[in-house]
Amino acid sequence: MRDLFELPAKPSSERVADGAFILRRFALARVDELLLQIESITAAARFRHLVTPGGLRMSVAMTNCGDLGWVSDRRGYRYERCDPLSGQPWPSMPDAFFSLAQSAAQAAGFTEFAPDACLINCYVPGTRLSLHQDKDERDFGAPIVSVSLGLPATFLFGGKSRKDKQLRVPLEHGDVVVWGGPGRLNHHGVLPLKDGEHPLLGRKRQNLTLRRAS
Ligand code: MD3
Ligand code: FE
Repeated sequence: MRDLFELPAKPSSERVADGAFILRRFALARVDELLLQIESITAAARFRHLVTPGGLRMSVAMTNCGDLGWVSDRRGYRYERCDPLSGQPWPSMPDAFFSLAQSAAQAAGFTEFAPDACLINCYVPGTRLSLHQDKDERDFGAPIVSVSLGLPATFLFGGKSRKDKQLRVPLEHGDVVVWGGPGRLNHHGVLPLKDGEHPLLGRKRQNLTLRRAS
């Protein structure tokens, strides 16, 4: 058995499932900067409720920054260079987002992660994200890095099949998760957000999802 003295001194990550690594509070020291950047991004590209190809309004409000932004409408799911609301390119990805994602990926064993897309999700009490797969990206070899801010949420981590049993993972303010390798195409979702009041964000949760889309 591995004992305390043999643990590596460098930052290490907790493996929660196939290809999922939680870095508890990894973003905490940089949260103020992340929140300032989210404000500046959403001033230019506001949060909006997208419509699914089936015509349902998503309960999560979304926006993007980076070279590519994830969008959904009656025509389907895809990445776009410009915000459909403004016709302008998405706000650029702040260095703070890029470097946080890169160092988190590194800590989980993924070298050379260069995200070009950051989806920003906003949850209020009751908001949920139903079970889905992330498969609109070109290269499934790249991991996905997610940063949780504000109210805590319960994340559902399922399997290859939609019917596979899901592991429930509590995620809190400052937690970073790196998803990659064998679990990259697993189904996942977020349970309805419980009501609460977060000292920095109030009655909401925001999540950054950093991906290599191209
Ligand atoms: C598990 N957002 O926007 S990414 C999404 O909390 C999304 O808002 C989550 O899922 C949220 O698509 C955080 C979590 C995530 C991303 C990719 C995965 C989990 C994953 C790929 C495979 C397995
Ligand atoms: Fe997802």
